[in-house]
Amino acid sequence: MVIKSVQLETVCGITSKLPDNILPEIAFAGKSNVGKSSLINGIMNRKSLARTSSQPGKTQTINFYNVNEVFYLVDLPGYGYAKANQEVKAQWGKMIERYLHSSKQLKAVFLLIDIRHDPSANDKQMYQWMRHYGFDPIIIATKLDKINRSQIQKQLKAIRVGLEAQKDTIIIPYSSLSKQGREEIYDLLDSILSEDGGIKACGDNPENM
Ligand SMILES: Nc1nc2c(ncn2[C@@H]2O[C@H](COP(=O)(O)OP(=O)(O)OP(=O)(O)O)[C@@H](O)[C@H]2O)c(=O)[nH]1
Ligand SMILES: [Mg+2]
Repeated sequence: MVIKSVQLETVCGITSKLPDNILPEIAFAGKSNVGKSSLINGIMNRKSLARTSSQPGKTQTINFYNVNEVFYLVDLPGYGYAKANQEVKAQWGKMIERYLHSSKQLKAVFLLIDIRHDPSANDKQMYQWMRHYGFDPIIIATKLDKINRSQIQKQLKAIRVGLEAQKDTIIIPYSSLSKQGREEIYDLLDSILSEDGGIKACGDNPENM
């Protein structure tokens, strides 16, 4: 994949109407601070177009990045941000679910898990929820540079077991510092975008709206 152009095209808040995009969308979900915005920058080959922070709760809107006028990378707010009050947390949760549920153009979802930690109850719930709605989430184990090489396989296994992930669920270790894992992610994006109607939500079923 060659990145020719990137542009932040749409920003949606809690009450915004979601865009009726024509181009395919690929979304990135995960706990606050896990590295979603950093991964999107890595894919776009930009240092800081997506804003990142060492403080969790940085991304508070759904941001659609138009890549090459061909597809969108969708940066979602993180879940489980401890400092947000219950009401705000619930609203973010609903916004994320509403998007994942109703987007007609969403072709694939990536779920990010910090490679250092076992998945949380929220991570498992998100993975199972995505599967329930017909997605086959691709797991990115982030912050690969923060563990020793000798720990990698053990941690990947802990993530698979903790999520109760299917045998064929793909898990890619990634570092936003070294960009290790990026080529595999590009290959996956190429294959997702080349299959028409690849992995799709059943969001157009009115019973699921
Ligand atoms: N060492 C290391 N740090 C990382 C990596 N990915 C992200 N970070 C750091 O982790 C922090 C959070 O990264 P973000 O990309 O803002 O995380 P996010 O998931 O978008 O967070 P929210 O927007 O709050 O949900 C920042 O300080 C990043 O620099 C990584 O692969 N390695
Ligand atoms: Mg973010």
